[in-house]
Amino acid sequence: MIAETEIARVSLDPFSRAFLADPFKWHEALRDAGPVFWMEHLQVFGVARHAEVTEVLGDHETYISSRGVGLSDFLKEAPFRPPSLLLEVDPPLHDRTRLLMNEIVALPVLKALESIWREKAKHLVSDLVKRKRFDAVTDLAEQFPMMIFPDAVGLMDDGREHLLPYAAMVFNAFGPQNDVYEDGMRDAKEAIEWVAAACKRENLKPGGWGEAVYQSADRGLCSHEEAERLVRSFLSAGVDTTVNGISNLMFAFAQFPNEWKKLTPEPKSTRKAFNEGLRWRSTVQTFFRTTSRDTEIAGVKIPEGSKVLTFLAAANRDPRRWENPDKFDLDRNAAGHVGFGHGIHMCLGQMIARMEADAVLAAMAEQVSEIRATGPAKTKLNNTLCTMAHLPIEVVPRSTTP
Ligand code: OVV
Repeated sequence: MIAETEIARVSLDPFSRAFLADPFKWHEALRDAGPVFWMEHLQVFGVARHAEVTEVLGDHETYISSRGVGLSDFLKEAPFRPPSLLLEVDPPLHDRTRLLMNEIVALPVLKALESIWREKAKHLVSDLVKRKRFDAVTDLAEQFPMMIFPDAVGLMDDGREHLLPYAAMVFNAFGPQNDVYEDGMRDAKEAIEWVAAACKRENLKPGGWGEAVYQSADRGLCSHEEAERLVRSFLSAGVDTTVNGISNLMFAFAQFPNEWKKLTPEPKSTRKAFNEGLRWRSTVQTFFRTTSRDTEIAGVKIPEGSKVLTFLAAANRDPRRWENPDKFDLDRNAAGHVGFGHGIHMCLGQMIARMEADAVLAAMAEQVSEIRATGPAKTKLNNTLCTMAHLPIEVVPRSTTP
């Protein structure tokens, strides 16, 4: 017995290769199945409409994170790495770590870096614009965050190439141990060791966010062991997400080239574009919660200890919430999208991500009048992230002399 009220049953496997290769193709069936549905393949509940996704994420007491935000229930299975002290915890521990980390990446801290990041984006983009044709993933999206983020954290120089494979593995691990996970895990052994070393105080450069976490420990806000694991969160959540946030945004413009004409280098315009990009093609596709008690969604009983899969990307295209949701539209107000999540766990690094996207978009808007795809985009499979391998594009440089 699952529930007393009739519940829709869905046989789709949302972690199959077919689903991950084009998740958006399947979302409508999930949303239309019902406000909540039973996923037979995984034996979990699912929600894919905006109203229920925000309901679940907004109620962190019923839908907890400390039993893992992946398929695996930490009460029954040991996690593959010690749990994140931000992502995989509940209040009150969560609130203490979150507050401490919020201060480290507070707006004034970020603002002090903004002009450097913008300058770097300008140079990167100007080199690409000279070439006219380039790969928006490997030449732009994978380059920019790697130019600024590891320095901001104060990471050691050697071995930074491990960051992307490490993050891909972490995000794969929220799903089942399918072949997508196994593929990533095979190359990740070395990356795991490197990350462990990179988080140690003696390996962090002075002046970075990593050292700042240890200074919080010195002030008694957390232990030094906790500091080490909090630094790990920067390395886990800070690179692959922004790389693909930029890839997906460029993919959106390649699909809707007319929207490029609306874009200006003004912060108001670039911010709007990034928000709409995250709504239209959400980088983080899904997260799980676990019920801490018997509850109900839309009249359907959900027993304690159930895993509930929230389809963030599907909620962001829910026609019950958005008009013409499949259109990437810079005139739209995308506020209320759940691309950064919702509730107390809402993305801690979102201001960092926004500042990176603003820097790249402003540089592009200044220097490029048109963009178009020159070949098929290639996706990369990941159990949680909507990731791209290649996006060949051609740009028309803006004439500098009238
Ligand atoms: C949001 C997120 C994703 C992956 C890892 C973490 C956070 C972490 O805190 O380690």
